[in-house]
Amino acid sequence: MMNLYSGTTDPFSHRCRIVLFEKGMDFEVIDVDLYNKPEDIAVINPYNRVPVLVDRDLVLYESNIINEYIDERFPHPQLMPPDPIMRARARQLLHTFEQELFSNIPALEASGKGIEKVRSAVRDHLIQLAPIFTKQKFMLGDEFSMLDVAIAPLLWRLEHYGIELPKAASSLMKYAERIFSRQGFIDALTPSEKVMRR
Ligand SMILES: N[C@@H](CCC(=O)N[C@@H](CS)C(=O)NCC(=O)O)C(=O)O
Repeated sequence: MMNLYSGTTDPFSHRCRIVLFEKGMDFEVIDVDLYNKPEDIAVINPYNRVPVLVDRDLVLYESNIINEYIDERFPHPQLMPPDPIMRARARQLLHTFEQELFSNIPALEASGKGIEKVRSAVRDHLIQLAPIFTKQKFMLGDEFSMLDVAIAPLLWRLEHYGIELPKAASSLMKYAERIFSRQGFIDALTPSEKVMRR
């Protein structure tokens, strides 16, 4: 059985929990208190961070790498596109999300000096994505994919991070609600995440 070491409020761990629940497979989530991190995390991940996936002898860290492994081990429903060109594009977009959006997570969580600049950088990038959802249901088309998994934890935390989107981005918020209503997404939420949105 796979074991996922997961932070109860951590957006990166949230991504891996979504994939595990979407696949409906057998796994165990081990809650890690980031304010009192057990020493074994540093032993299994040289960067001393969560999430970490342990599958027998295999130990993986980095949420997107973990998620691609789970997707390949349990291909139903497949979350990465089957076609190599589309898959390469999906990986490129995953990288863009890390660079433009998720690199801001530490600053959003610390909420210190300069936070407004960070909030508006994230807001601007999300506004740019909004037109996609006037034409299609999900990021890559009409099927839920790894791209939706990757961005969902940020969309869930917008209010929590003090980011308000303008009316012009309402298609993006409708898209977010489409993800939030999925059973896999609901089941993946921890009690601390459930209370992040009203
Ligand atoms: N790029 C990594 C980021 C993981 C990460 O930054 N995890 C943070 C939680 S947000 C962590 O474990 N930090 C260690 C700590 O707070 O002590 C991923 O995608 O998995």
